[in-house]
Amino acid sequence: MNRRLLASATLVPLLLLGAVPAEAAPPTLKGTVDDNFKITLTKGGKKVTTLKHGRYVIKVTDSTRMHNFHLTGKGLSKATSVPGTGTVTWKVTLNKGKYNFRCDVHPSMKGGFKVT
Ligand SMILES: [Cu+2]
Repeated sequence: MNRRLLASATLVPLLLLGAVPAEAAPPTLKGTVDDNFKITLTKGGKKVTTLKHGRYVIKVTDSTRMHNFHLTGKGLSKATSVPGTGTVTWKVTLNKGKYNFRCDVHPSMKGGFKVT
């Protein structure tokens, strides 16, 4: 094999790798609902009030058998079960507009945020 051929054979895989930049991981939001009638959505430990539109990972911890966590807005509707407990991960795309989350059993347990 001549030197030039060897060089291009080595370069091609590197160029291909460079052509496909690793996509940044979507930000993670944390949702919780618990026995104390508390329902929250946070990002980095802070209450979510506004978000930039885009892809997000939402990790919801539902530790209660009497409430659920239900996120709605812009055609999106995702919910945990009322009697069920556990942690679920939702991969979602949030579009510009208003989103709300609530417990379906207790209308006073709610929150919301705006996507810009
Ligand atoms: Cu409830």
